[in-house]
Amino acid sequence: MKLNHIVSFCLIAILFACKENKSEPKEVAEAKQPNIVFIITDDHAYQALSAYDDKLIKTPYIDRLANEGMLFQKAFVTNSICSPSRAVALTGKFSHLNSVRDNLDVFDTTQVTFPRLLQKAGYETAIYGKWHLKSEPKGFDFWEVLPDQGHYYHPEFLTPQGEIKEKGYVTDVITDKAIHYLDSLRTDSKPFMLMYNHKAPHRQWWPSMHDLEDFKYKKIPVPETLFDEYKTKSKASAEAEMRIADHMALSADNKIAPEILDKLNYEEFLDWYKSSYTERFNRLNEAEQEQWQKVYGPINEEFLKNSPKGQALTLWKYQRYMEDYLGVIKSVDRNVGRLLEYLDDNNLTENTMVVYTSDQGFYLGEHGWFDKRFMYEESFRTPLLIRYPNHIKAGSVNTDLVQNIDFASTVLDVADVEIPKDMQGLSLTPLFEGNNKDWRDALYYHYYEYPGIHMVKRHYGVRTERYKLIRFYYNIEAWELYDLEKDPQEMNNVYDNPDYAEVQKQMHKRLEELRVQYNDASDRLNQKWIDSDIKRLKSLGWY
Ligand code: SGN
Ligand code: CA
Repeated sequence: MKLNHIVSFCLIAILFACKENKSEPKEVAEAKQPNIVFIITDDHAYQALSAYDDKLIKTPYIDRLANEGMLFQKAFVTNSICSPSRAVALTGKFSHLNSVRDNLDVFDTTQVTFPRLLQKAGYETAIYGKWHLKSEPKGFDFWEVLPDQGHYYHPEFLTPQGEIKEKGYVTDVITDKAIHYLDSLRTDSKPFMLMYNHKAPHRQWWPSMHDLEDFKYKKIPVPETLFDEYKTKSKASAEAEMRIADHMALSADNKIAPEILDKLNYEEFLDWYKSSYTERFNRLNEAEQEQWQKVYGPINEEFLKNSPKGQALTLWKYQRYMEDYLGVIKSVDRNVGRLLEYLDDNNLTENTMVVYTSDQGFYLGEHGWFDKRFMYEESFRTPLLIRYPNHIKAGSVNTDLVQNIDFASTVLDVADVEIPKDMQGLSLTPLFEGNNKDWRDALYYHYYEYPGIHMVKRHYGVRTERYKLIRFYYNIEAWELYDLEKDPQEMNNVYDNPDYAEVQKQMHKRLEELRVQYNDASDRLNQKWIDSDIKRLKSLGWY
């Protein structure tokens, strides 16, 4: 297969060679635009990706991209939550300029996006899997996306022809669709850009039938900060509703049947979680329900017998959380492996840039949390692995400060398409070659979804190589400063420590400069603007 591809490629190369420079056909051949596969998973913590850290799980297939390409050690997002991150990736603009500040905003599809520009430049574009931007995808020749968050089992998809329901496990189904596109829908004469976006490993972490048992009863190492009391932090941490101990659901998240919880008089943080568990369980077919019960039945019985409380319950919940979260990642890894193998088998590996990233990082018990949103490292950072044969040396590692704002410029640069002046990111291509001259020295961040689920307060900040300054605002006024070299776990807020007076001053200055540079104008922090924004969130039914 793909003989057509090779033939048309040669024809184009010959045509160009005749027209422009007969003596240099090789140069012309190299100028052919590469294919691009862009993989965005949902909530994949770098702590659970073995190219970064193998203490929790081995992900050999995703790791291939680092072994054969580049691993970015300091990749970050601009606003650690799903829809905003996706809008940033598509537009190359910060949330305040791209129409999506939180998960409730609707993406304005009249904007310039990198898929649109690629399409104009002769690429064929496609997206399969998670979209989560409310409006219909634009700029894609082919698309089938999950409605909203989508479901793990037998998922529905939105397509140009309307909604369809598929059989199977979501990560397998999305991969089947992506491979089907590559195999039988793609036009051989055009380069392609495929967005292959997973729902996994998003909450509520329902593993595939193949991986139900994998991590069960395996003792998972407990993070040192699981019982963090936020002693030096502002109230923003204590008031966030994302602690494993208090806000993780025994039913929906930990898969204890509601009737058992009722028997034990365990109360959920929100009663809704019980019906959510039942609704998801009922999506499984009979055979799956049976298989599920074989694994989760004994876990439920044991829970009924031991009914853990206090710290023991938190540790039990953490263990259960990790068993399912890691199980869900197993399937992502296997499926990414399938896609990479397809590229290998069809002679596509060489001329395709593959990017693997997540919409943000995630807490795996650090500071007692699950979820994301905060500017602390675990959720501010995100995995980023890029393989681009002949342009990136296999096994290279980059430690510069990069951000999802850079994705659009990078893809356009690689495709040799002009980067619009108002895109705010930088192309990563110089870093591919190890050239970090004049690279940025600081990152800007701004999170808005408050009031909202998990109640993480509005904040913005700056991170340099060594320090991080954060301001929480609206119904709180608090600054935090961290020395990441001395305190990588961010346990010690040194904002008021006189030893850091000069650092504090410098960081304030850098923060203001970035706000100007990225045009996050100060009127967005005035009370009138904030009040109307809060009104918008409340009118959409959130708190
Ligand atoms: C759901 C989850 C939340 C999560 C948001 C946003 N609850 O509401 O825990 O923060 O999605 O996630 S759930 O019990 O319904 O899964 S995001 O990745 O889309 O931003
Ligand atoms: Ca997410």
